Amino acid sequence: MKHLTLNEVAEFLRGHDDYTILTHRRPDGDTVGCADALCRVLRALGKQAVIWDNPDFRPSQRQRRADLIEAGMRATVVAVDVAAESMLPVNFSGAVALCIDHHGSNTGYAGAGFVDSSAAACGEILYTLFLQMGAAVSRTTAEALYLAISTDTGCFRYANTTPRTLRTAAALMECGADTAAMNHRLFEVKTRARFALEAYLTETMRLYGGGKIGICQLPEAEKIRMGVTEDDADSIAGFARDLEGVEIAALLRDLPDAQCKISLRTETQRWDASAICARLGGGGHRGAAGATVPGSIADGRSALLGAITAVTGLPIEEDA
Ligand SMILES: [Mn+2]
Repeated sequence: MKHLTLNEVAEFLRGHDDYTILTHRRPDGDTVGCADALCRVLRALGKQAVIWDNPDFRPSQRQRRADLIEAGMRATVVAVDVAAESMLPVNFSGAVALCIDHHGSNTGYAGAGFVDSSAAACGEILYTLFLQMGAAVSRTTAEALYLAISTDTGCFRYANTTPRTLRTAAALMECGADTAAMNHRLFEVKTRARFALEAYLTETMRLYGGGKIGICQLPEAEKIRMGVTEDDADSIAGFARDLEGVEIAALLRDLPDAQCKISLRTETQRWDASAICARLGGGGHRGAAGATVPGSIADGRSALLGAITAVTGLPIEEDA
């Protein structure tokens, strides 16, 4: 991949036309918001641009962008927030001309690219790019970028948030983004099924090691009973960490082939989730890791507690 400066990216976008914009698999707010904003800015510059019809789009992601999403490939393919070829939409094959990304792990799959791993979100890069291009940022585009930046930073709470992130958000507010309404919709409003799910997890959570370890379970039968979709269960793995004192949080789920899926989230200052999951044949990052073990949820709980005490030395008696 040829590494471009942001100015060269601006030149590239001005010099080409007929764009297909790619998002990543299991699309999040950053990739969707970036595709949305880039598509609108290119169109405002008189270019033809569409967002590739990623089969992983959720109904809400699709409905809001009905005028932008199109099946079928155009001449110039640009990927936003896509770190690797393996993350390209499942129904896509072909060459990617340009990639704009903030993952330090970017594999360089595109012909040319701009990767800035100091950016909290790909949307942060796009805002600077639009300024360099002299493109007007409409309220709709500003809200697409705000979606990108606020979701990748957990509404500016995560450690990846920098002064630049906040300045970018301030600029988007000045472009007309209704941030209070978006924050409510994105970070506060929950579906009824999500409320039911959280109530169930709260009721059935078990604590160990003097309250440092919190383990939740979500049997598939309960998930079906509550009408919980994968959308409703988004980011639920770390639910137990919301409880004061919990430093190691887990969610156990049963898989159809008599296996138990373990998702682990840890207080990274002290505990390494990937080391714990490695003992169970899994892996991940220091703060978030996973593993799949044979047996029921109860079997998964025993295996996990064994791995936790082996790695951390914490006692694993269940709290009264
Ligand atoms: Mn991102």
